[in-house]
Amino acid sequence: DPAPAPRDVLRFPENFGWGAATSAYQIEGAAKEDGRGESVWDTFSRTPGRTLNGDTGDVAADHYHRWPEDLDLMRDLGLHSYRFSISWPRVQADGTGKPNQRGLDFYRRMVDGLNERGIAPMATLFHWDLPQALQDAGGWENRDTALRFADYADTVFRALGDRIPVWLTVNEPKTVVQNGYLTGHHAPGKQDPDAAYLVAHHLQLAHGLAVQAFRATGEPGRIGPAINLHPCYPADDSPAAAAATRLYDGYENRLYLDPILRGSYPSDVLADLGPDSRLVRGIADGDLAVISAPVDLLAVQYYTPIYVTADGGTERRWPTSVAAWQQIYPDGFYDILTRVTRDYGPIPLTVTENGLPTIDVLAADGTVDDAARVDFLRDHLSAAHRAITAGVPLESYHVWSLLDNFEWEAGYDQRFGIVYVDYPTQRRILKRSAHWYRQVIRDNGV
Ligand code: PNW
Repeated sequence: DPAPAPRDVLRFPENFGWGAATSAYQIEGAAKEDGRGESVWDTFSRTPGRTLNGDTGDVAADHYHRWPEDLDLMRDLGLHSYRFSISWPRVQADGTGKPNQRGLDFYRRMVDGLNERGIAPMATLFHWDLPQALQDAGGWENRDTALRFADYADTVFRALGDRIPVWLTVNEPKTVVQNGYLTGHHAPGKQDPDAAYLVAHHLQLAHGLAVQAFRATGEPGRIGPAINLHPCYPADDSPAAAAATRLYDGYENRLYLDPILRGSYPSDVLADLGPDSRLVRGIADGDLAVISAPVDLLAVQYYTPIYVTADGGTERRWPTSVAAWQQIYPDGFYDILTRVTRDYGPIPLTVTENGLPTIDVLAADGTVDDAARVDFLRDHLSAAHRAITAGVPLESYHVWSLLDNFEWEAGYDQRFGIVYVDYPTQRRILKRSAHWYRQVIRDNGV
């Protein structure tokens, strides 16, 4: 039995869920095994110059082979919930047609292993690894990809729906839009703003169609979207900065929240894009009814705030992590959680990502001292606790990430795990933050 928590612990509600998150391409490896097809991230990471050091997810944390050990580790940490993603090209190599049984079997075994250990599985259907064959047919610019996604989702629901209580549809549509189609830093590496916002629409359509497919199966679980939110603040007191911040917030947050939770696109963003934009022209009759199919919960991911200048640019206000895009600002977590509840009603919330990258060193004595991560998590969990006290119906929290993994274009240098992965040996070593998090779970608080 856990020791009684010290009196100064900020206690979370009874039954609060403590978890950790990963995604398929970032941890699994086994890129060519058991009939897995290729995804846009295989193509992108194997293209010279796209990722740091030319790193790929070919081996990653080798979770595909080491999952029993990884599940034991989760049990040892006391996790209540594990958020992972299902690789579409493992289930349908080309993104369509007859499912690949060996791919489904991998997830069935892993999910059964979680349930046997008393850890609730939370499955994301799409964490950016679009089958390359679908990209070749236009990818998310092609409306048909949303229909293919619904078919894939239906396959997965029928195979695993009886053993997964919580489903997430699309992970961070915004990141696909912005990194995949604006900056080009993520697969498929395009810089095409007009395409980007049509992609946003098709990702949301895919979400809605998957929700409908889920309801049609009659499975008892819950389903929702996973959206990363950026609280936006004006960089100064000018009216121009205030106006620029409102529009910026439209592009960062309301563009993804409003269609799903209100059944409409934010009018300021649509006006800004203009009537000839591919997004505005791409919205068919009935789409918003599909996209706003009722969800059971909203999964929120928070990493950083944004400060918007009068000319619509951005400015840095707080110290960054080793990732230049991340300013460390725990109050932003409070702001975005309370804002979502205030603006969109008391829908159950789960935090499915929040975390800090570090450049860790495995010391000679076999320990990894990631003190910065402990500080980051403590401060963010304190902010979440304040949000709960203010009435936010937050039911669980998942740290990003359980394991060090393939950090997309940043390769393997930036480590988000509470568990260190020694890549040459694939040995797992609990960082200081993992020991700390185990105690948080025992105390049900920070
Ligand atoms: C998320 N931003 O992406 C992803 O869901 C994870 O796969 C990823 O490893 C993790 O965060 C860390 O990067 C993000 O610009 C990408 O604020 C960009 C931002 C936030 C999250």
